[in-house]
Amino acid sequence: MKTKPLTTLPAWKALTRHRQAIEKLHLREFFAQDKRRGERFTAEGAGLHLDYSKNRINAETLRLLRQLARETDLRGKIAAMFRGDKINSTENRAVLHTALRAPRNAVIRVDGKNVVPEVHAVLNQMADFANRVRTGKWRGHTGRRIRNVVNIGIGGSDLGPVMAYEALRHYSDRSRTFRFISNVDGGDFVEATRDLDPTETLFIISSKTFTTLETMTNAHSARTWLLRAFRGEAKAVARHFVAVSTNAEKVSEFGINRANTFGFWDWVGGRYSMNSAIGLSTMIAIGPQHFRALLAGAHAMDEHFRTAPFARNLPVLLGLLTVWNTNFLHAETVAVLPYENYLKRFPAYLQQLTMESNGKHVTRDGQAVNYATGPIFWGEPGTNGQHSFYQLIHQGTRLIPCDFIAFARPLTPLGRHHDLLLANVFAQAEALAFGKTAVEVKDEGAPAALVPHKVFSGNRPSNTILADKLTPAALGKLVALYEHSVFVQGVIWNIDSFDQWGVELGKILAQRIVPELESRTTPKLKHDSSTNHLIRRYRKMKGK
Ligand code: G6Q
Repeated sequence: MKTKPLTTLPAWKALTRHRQAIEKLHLREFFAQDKRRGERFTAEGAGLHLDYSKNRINAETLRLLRQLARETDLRGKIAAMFRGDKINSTENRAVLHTALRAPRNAVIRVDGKNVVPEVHAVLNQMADFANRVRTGKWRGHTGRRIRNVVNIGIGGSDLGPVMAYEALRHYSDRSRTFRFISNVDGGDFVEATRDLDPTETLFIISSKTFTTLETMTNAHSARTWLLRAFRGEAKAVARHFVAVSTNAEKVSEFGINRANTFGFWDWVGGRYSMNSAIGLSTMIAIGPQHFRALLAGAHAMDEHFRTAPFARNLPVLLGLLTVWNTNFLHAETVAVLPYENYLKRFPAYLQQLTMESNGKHVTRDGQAVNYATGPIFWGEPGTNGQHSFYQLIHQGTRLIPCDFIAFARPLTPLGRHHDLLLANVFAQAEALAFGKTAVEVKDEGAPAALVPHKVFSGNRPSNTILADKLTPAALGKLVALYEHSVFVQGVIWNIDSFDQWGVELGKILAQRIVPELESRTTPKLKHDSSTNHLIRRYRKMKGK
């Protein structure tokens, strides 16, 4: 059944008209009109608190956005995802990262088969292995304990594990070193391994397909690096390499034992895979119990998303507000600003989750869209960003909605630090919303010539997500919150949030040029004149 074009839906048209009224109002006025706005425009879900009152919206905006959700059948689409329908239509796959954190007794069928028992079997296999590494039962080829764990993977097989390791470092086993190698740039491998002792190093080769150029190149370099230390003794590989993949055949071709292969399934998208065996490095770092708490946190958010009324549903609100800011206020980006240093890789992780999912130009039925889709996500932890790019957010000409993320309790209390940190996050959101008028600036005694420079227009939207403490469960909730917000946006925009043809293209293109760079004889180049020139120049610089 063909869906009605988004821009022809009654709610979309109403929102377009409604925007004109909203655009005339300043956040100062919204707050003046409703003294309780700051309490009213908030929601709680799975223990996370969302304050969305500093968005340029009123009750009518929210009503129309919820109507838009109904007209695009968001409720039905949520049910379809959780049920295991093949909603990734261009790849004909189910989308079931929610099954990765489903309780043991849940029943979720793909092609008639309940996948939950397999999920738990892999989790048990991971826990058993992680415990063996952590207790020293699993040893290297020469009998030494494993002190270094190196995850080799890229994209979805890297960003989640790196982010989770950094985020949960506080809970990690500090006697071990964790490294992550992703880039095909040899510098990544060399720097990550230069101070490691191969006899104490375990490589986890994480690749859903086990064919990705970067990961396979790094995996082969790792094998060479390891075997050099063992004078070519191939048997050593079995004690120093394990794999995480859906492609068991390719894994055994590489020489990794089936028993040391941790599987997952085609219904787990790369960027949605950190709760699968792709999280093995996380589990070794923080232990199986904390890993299960991470899953439980994500599951709690799944349940909230699945069951809470839209008016109080965090992922729905966040998703709809992103649609509002993107399509009606024409914001092009979203800044994600965690005021929690352990979340320093969270923006990078979110970049993939959001932009690979919703960077699409056609609808699910292949029609070009005539509205903006996924905004650009970016960010840095606070307060660092305040001393650099916040200038543009406060006084630039663009509208940049911000998501501030903060926790009431620090993991590492230190003097007054935490109150100072939180004072900053609240102050930034306040300043963005309310700004500073020319009268206020003059009253502060600024010389007339400086007044325009010191004026802050305000009216700049932000959300604040406040949670108790960055625990494994809280991280699970936060990740699931954004996963589902991305889903909501994708449903409204009627795009496939779960394919990534742009990434597939990149995987093929470079393969064509590799032989042209490596060949001893001058290759016949058939690219455009610029690419041809660059290839010739490079060959010349290399002395070829
Ligand atoms: C994620 C993407 C992409 C993928 C990497 C690695 O959704 O598809 O980032 O995760 O290209 O792929 P492999 O895990 O197959 O090596």
